[in-house]
Amino acid sequence: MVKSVSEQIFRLGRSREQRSRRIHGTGVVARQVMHKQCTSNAQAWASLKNQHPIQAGLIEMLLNSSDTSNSAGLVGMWTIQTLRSILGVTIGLVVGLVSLNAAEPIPQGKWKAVEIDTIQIGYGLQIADVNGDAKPDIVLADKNTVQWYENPSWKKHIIARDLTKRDNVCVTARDIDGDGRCEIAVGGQWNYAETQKDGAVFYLIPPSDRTQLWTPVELHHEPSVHRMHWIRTRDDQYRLAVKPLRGRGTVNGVGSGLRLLEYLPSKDPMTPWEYKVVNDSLHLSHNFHPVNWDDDREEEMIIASKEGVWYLDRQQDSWESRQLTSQFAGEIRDGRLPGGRRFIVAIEPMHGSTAAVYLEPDQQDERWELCKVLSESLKDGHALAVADYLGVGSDQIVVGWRAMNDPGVPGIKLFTPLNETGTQWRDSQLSAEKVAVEDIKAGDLNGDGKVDVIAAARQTKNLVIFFNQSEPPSK
Ligand SMILES: [Ca+2]
Ligand SMILES: [Ca+2]
Ligand SMILES: [Ca+2]
Ligand SMILES: [Ca+2]
Repeated sequence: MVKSVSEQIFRLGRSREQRSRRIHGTGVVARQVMHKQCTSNAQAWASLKNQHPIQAGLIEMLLNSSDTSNSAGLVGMWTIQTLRSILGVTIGLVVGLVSLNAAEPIPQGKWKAVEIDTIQIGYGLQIADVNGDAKPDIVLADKNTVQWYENPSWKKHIIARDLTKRDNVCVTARDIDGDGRCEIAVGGQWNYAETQKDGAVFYLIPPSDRTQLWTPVELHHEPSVHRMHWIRTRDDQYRLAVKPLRGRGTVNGVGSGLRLLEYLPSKDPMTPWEYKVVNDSLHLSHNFHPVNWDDDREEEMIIASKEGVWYLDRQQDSWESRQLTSQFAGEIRDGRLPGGRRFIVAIEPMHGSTAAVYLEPDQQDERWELCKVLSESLKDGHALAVADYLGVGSDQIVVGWRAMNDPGVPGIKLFTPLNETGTQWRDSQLSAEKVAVEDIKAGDLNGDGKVDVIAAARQTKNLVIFFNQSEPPSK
């Protein structure tokens, strides 16, 4: 039976990816129907055929191959038991087909750790060219200072000091005017549980010598400012998106939603910056990330929160929001599996112990399906960085945990997907007790074409580059 079904499945699409997606979709639909506990079999089948014709066709084919030859027969068979068996068969087939078509072995990662500085906390990292020599530098918002480390000597240049009484907490650095040198903004006055008055946002105006102190311009802020990004618009302008952790006046995530704002840089940065609310419906958002998932230039955002992961997409005058997952998430990144299917990876909940991967659904308005729990034993999970570290044409996931609120051994691991459906992964350790990760970013720091990792650590008080020395796969 499996042979005849697989023959039919091979006719479904030209690429393995297409076929895998369609088979996988069948399992998704079967599960959805089961969860709804449909009372009328005929109605469930009709609705499935109407809304998911491809998947319905596949189910028909699978059942036909078990000697059930027509739709009338299918309606009679439409029981929970049948669906369970469909689910089992389809998932089994996906795994089987992919292993039949297994590509070359995926290489192991190899890394060389180089500590470039001793730091205080290491709240926020960015990789961007600060001095315009085309070599990416490292920008760090530490407890009381903002500094950059000049590639390749990694010499430290402090550009802001004691901006606020309390700690800095986040930084963003990106070339927003196209002159090859990054523009930098910083968030400060960090106060973990406070929701009425603290928090601060600064834009830093660079002097002609960018190794000297920059001039801070204080912008409007919400309380509990926590993460920020420069976000590209469709006409290659940039806006500063700033996300607080908590809603104004909230206690433990109860009360009004947090206000994610976008600031429009003023021509003269000293004059007040206009700002707008992107979203004010979520609570307890530790992190967010710019993405570009459609075919226009402008960037969208994915945001982790108590209400799960949400996708935010700019429309004419407002931002549309769409829920992707429902589990409380703290960190969020996106990437592509072998074969090209998009995934998101989240650390759950905030400062959580779980790293979980979800797959993009066939239908845009559906929730993303949990495909793999990578780990449930992170201690205080605090950072994710997704890139093609191994040079295989798809992405791998770096996960960092700091073991502070949940004491233990900190660490950094690389999770590598081994198949196109994201059901099989390999994990390998980059680092353990020596680096208690506060933040991580990924980028090719030494220009050898391999993506490196930079980690800033709080309890171990170090800033460490993991130079990527992995051998690319043999062709
Ligand atoms: Ca540089
Ligand atoms: Ca610039
Ligand atoms: Ca876009
Ligand atoms: Ca490199």
